[in-house]
Amino acid sequence: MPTPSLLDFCEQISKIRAFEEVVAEGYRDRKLPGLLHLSMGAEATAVGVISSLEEGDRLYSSHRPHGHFLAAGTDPRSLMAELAGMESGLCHGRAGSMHLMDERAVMATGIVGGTMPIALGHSLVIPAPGIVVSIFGDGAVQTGTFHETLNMAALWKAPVVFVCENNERIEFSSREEHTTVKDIVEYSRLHRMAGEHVDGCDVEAVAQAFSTLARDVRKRTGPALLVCDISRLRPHYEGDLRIQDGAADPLEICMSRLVEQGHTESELRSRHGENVERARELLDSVMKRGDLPSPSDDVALVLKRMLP
Ligand SMILES: Cc1ncc(C[n+]2csc(CCOP(=O)(O)OP(=O)(O)O)c2C)c(N)n1
Ligand SMILES: [Mg+2]
Repeated sequence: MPTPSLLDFCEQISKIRAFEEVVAEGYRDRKLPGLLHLSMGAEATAVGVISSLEEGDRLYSSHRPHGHFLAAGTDPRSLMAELAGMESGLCHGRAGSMHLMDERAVMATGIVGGTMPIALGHSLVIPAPGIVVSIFGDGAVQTGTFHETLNMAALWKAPVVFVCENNERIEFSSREEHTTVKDIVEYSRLHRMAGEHVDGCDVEAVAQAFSTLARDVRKRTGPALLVCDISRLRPHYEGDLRIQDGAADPLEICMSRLVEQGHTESELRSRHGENVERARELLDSVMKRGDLPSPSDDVALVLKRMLP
């Protein structure tokens, strides 16, 4: 597949950002229930990785999955309806934000590191040259699941690319409060697998690094680990107030590179504004459809919608 242009990358990042900006508004306005971990700051990693996937490849996600699913082609309307707890949602309103399932992005989970061994199992049956991508946060690296999965994947030369979204944050604490290991790539060296570190806010660098690793993984030479340094531009979960200041913003980085290439800032910002408007229309239309909320919806919101 041809590599998308920087403008295409920027558009994809903008659409994910716009979707989540509206999700944040919807949560604040009590339209969307549940526990939401937004992926703002990680979009370039999702887009860079997923743009390098091929038809038969599959992806396993984490508790911060919206960007992964949207980049993998999940219909934004069915995702929005899912977040609203609607019967018309991607998983009939039963999954909410954290337990999404679809075809290409196979599943997400609220259990940190929980999809890693499942991704490994899937990779053992995926037809060549297909690969499986397992995306997780730096908090998962301190779980037993991470170590067991990397061990078996290396031993079995499984076609998995492990992608760590390293925001140096595990809920409310920093990485150094959890571990003495500074460089996560060191784990790939231990298991004699390929490993790379990349600026996860730079979509072109992510796409380049991922596709280089994936090329060999497709040839069944063994798994690989890509560590992407990303930002967390929202609190750990919506509703919390602690926001990291001064973090790098992949959308801004992408836009300023495009400006250097001759695009105007106003053109890029108005394109983003249109994406926000489209996402708002999506949320409004999902709310207006008047679908029955699913039984697993937030109880207070169910009652609010059902009672006069
Ligand atoms: C096995 C497990 N332990 C603890 C938690 C509680 N928990 C939810 S998110 C989170 C932090 C995860 O950090 P990281 O993997 O770095 O992802 P990030 O939130 O930074 O994207 C924790 C500890 C959990 N969901 N699952
Ligand atoms: Mg983290």
